[in-house]
Amino acid sequence: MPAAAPEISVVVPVFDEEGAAPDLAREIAAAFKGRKFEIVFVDDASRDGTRAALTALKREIPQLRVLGHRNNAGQSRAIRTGILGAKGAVVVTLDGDGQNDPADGPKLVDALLAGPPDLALVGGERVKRQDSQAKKVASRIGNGVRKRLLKDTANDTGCGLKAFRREAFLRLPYFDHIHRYLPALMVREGYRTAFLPVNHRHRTTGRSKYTNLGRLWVSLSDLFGVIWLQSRARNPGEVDEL
Ligand SMILES: Nc1nc2c(ncn2[C@@H]2O[C@H](COP(=O)(O)OP(=O)(O)O)[C@@H](O)[C@H]2O)c(=O)[nH]1
Ligand SMILES: [Mg+2]
Repeated sequence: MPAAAPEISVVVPVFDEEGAAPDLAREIAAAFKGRKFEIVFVDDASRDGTRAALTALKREIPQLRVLGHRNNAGQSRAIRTGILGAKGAVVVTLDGDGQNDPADGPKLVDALLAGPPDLALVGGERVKRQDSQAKKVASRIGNGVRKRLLKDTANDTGCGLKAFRREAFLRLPYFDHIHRYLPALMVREGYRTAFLPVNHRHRTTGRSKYTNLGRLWVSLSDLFGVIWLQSRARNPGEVDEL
């Protein structure tokens, strides 16, 4: 019997996450059991066994799909690739290292579906963040500056766990690292956003792909870019067909 068309697409970007990806895929399948879902892992040209491990898992998890970049193109591009290929109207993203808890995914989806039609995104906010002190401090400062300048009401846009409407995402511009600006860009497009507290876990395998200094540098240029995008937005309100 062919599987029912998925309503939810769980998109996971991975780069060198062979230690975490298989168990994460199993956890996602368990969390969304009973729903019409697919899991789309996007392997961003990993140099380890990530791709082979995930492909082998397709026999065990029928909802699992694996897309692969030929060249490394970064987390945001991998997320976009997954969303372009996704079949569900609702997309859930989460980090591929296991730090986000898949059990929070359905909660975000339910909040999104229970909201008004113009609610396009429900983002997770990590309550007890399990990272180094340096990363937590940098993140708090970065989030504070962004929230002040962009007025996007989001406390933690670096949280990889988000649920949103695929159609809304496809209306947004694309640039590298856009995944931290989704709330601001959704609002720019005329949508509403909401946030819920989510669990966060230690990274138990593999290595972080970002450094504080690297993130600071791109964040500054991205912030100016998003401020410019906001300044160039015009909204016609409801469109009437006459
Ligand atoms: N596809 C892709 N994913 C990446 C890349 N860099 C990081 N990621 C993924 O993005 C997520 C968050 O990255 P991570 O290194 O854990 O960042 P941290 O939690 O802030 O230290 C993980 O799922 C990574 O596998 C990349 O270049 N390409
Ligand atoms: Mg991480």
